[in-house]
Amino acid sequence: VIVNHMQPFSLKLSLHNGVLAPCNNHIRRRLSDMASMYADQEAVQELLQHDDPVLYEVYQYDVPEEPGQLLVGTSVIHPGKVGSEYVMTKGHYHAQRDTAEVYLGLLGRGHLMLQAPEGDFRSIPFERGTVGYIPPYWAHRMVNTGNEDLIFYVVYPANAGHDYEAIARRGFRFLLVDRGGVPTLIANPRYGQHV
Ligand code: M6P
Ligand code: ZN
Repeated sequence: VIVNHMQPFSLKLSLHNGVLAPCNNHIRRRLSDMASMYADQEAVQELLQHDDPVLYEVYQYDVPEEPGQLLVGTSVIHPGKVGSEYVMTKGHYHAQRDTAEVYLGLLGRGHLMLQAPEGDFRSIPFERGTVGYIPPYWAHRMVNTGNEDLIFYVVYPANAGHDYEAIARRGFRFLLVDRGGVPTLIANPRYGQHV
């Protein structure tokens, strides 16, 4: 008995610029969409006076958000810094906490930051060919530490959903900042302030 009438499909992923075609969900995240998430608020205000740059883009092919389905997409994080902090994604837990995700690095350099609800923290260097496994329950954020686009491919359960609230409020335990050209983890001064 056929219970699912969805048809097989294929997409074209450009290995040069990460564009997925066709794509029915193209997200552009600007600095103003996540201004409060960067540590250096003076640098944020300074940048916003001139421009509201697109920091990263997501190309996703949406399918029904039901158990058993998978979402595939690419993320393109543009290079740059806000103050000394590298450009990064907002970062999130999955609303459905017991769902995992896989990232595959295609271009550029970065770090995948992961954090468990109890505060356990990991940072995984990312480059072309790196496969990062994000287990269930871990919050995740990608940071572009290079000087070109960081492009990665992602697959995750379609019913996972995004929970941004905790990360928006406290951030991750560590920030990834440029110290003399070297990506360096430093304690996030805001992390301890809200419980
Ligand atoms: C990856 C996936 C997406 C996510 C995107 C941007 O492509 O994890 O689910 O939306 O990165 O990350 P965020 O939603 O945290 O801004
Ligand atoms: Zn996710």
